[in-house]
Amino acid sequence: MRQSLLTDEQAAFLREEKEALAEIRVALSDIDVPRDGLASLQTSILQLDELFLLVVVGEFNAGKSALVNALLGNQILPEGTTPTTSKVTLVKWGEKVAEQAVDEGFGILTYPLPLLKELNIVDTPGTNAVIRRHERLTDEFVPRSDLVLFVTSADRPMTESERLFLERILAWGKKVVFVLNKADIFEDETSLDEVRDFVLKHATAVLGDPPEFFPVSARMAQRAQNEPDPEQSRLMRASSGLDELERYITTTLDDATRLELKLSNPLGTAENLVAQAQSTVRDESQELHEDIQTTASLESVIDDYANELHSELEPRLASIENILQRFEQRGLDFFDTTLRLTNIASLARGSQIRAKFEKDVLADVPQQIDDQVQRLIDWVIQKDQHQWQQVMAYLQRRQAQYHEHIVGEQGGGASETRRRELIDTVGKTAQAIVESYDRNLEASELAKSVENAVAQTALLEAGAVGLGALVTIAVVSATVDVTGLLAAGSMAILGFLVIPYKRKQAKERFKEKMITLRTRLVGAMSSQFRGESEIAIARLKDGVAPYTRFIKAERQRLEEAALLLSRQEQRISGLKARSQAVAKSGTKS
Ligand SMILES: Nc1nc2c(ncn2[C@@H]2O[C@H](COP(=O)(O)OP(=O)(O)OP(=O)(O)O)[C@@H](O)[C@H]2O)c(=O)[nH]1
Ligand SMILES: [Mg+2]
Repeated sequence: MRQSLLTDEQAAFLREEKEALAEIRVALSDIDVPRDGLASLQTSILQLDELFLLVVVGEFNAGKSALVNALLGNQILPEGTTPTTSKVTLVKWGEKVAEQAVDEGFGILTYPLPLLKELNIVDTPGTNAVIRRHERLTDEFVPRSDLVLFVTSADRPMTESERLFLERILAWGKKVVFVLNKADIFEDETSLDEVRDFVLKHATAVLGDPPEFFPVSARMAQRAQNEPDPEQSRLMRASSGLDELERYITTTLDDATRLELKLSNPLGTAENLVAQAQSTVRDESQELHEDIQTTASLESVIDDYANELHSELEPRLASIENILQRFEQRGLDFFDTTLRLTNIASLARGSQIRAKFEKDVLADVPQQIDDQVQRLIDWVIQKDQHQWQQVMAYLQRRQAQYHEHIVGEQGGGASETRRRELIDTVGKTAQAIVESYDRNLEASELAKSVENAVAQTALLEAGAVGLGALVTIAVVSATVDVTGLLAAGSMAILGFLVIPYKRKQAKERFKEKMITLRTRLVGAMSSQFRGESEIAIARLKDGVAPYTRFIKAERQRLEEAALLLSRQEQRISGLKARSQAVAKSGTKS
């Protein structure tokens, strides 16, 4: 037989299809598709390696193996007068000649013949042996064969076991072709006609319709092959009858519809698998939708929190600055009115001045500052607690949805289980934080850290109690110092020179102190509160991160899978359309 049953175009398409399907399979195995689906895709891809299957049956010694050798033009199978072939033997393409005994009734023989890439042939033991055992033949190979060559021998046509076997394979509705081998033994046409009539009569009795009938001589065909004289070889070949049989086999196998079916079958399997995977991805995406919304809500809770903290901190710090500004103004007024010659009596007693300063100017500034800082702290703490409550609420809502879902339908994939677990653990973390939230503790810790930060600016001595007190005492002691004033001498000097000078000096020092105080205090508080709120935001983010990160990854995974699947879908449908055209593109014979 010729080297290929396919046209060059068909053979090229077959190669391309095999490659494409292998790639599609690899692509699909990267995403979450059912294992058995992949396995059946693999099986159908392998079927492309054995595009056509020919099964040769008949009584022992009928010349089945000889016929296969003649068809393949090579001495591949052993022949012999005694029962020779003891196993059902699949002859297929392989780089090397090799025989593999699969079990005692079945073997695989590989041979590097190009034709075998498209056509696999099953050689069998005699029907007498086959009927008794070799179920593999009738259950596996006959059902998926394209053609059954029924070989009967001219010297023993249509044995009883051949007839029985024919009845047996009838159920499969396979195309059976009758080959009368050893036609070389006939002396004349009449004896051939007699045998032909005999075989066809019996075959028709079983099959209903008379089958195709080819008298051949496998021996003659083999001899023709080895004959060095070309003319002699041509004559022998012509009389072997093998050309007619081959032509019939070729046209039957090469039939456009059959070829199209063969080519499109694995594409259909792949298409199915892709469709299945697509629907899984769609379901999963749907399921993920709620989680995407939940994570979006969680993220906006955190973003809003961050924005609020930042936007509200400034005005709250400004109110502390206001207190200090009013304090400063009062201080300056105080120096103007107190450091005067008319007030010389009080000035003489420095402690009186100081007491008056504390009463009129300082007044409740320490308390005001403390209150304001406390309010700021409370606000931050309350905000934090509130955010955690919101986070917990969102997670609990999602949990509840899952719960409803579980009541409705059972199960869910690995990713769903993981999601549920994450919602659970993250939800528990949030809940634990909300439940154990001790506002007083948090507030006093925050207050302490703010106080420390302010103390660290070296503005104040550590150890004093209360932030407001710390702040003001430093200013007061540094500025309201009038001792030694009276030592300056005469009233005139005091009135005209010393007192105004002292007043000016006191005011300047006070102002200076106040500027330092304001900038350092507010600066320290601002950076401290910012730092604290960043920690709080980070804590929230970290708390929900395992869940949000997973959902993001899931979303990406599903989007990528959907993209990959739609690409494969397009590729497959392109191949399918071409497989039809290619199959119809004409036979080679
Ligand atoms: N005269 C003649 N003898 C043939 C022809 N073909 C095969 N033989 C001989 O018939 C005998 C059996 O051939 P095989 O090919 O082994 O027959 P088989 O059907 O495979 O037999 P089993 O494997 O035993 O079932 C061998 O001796 C072959 O040489 C033929 O066309 N003409
Ligand atoms: Mg044999």
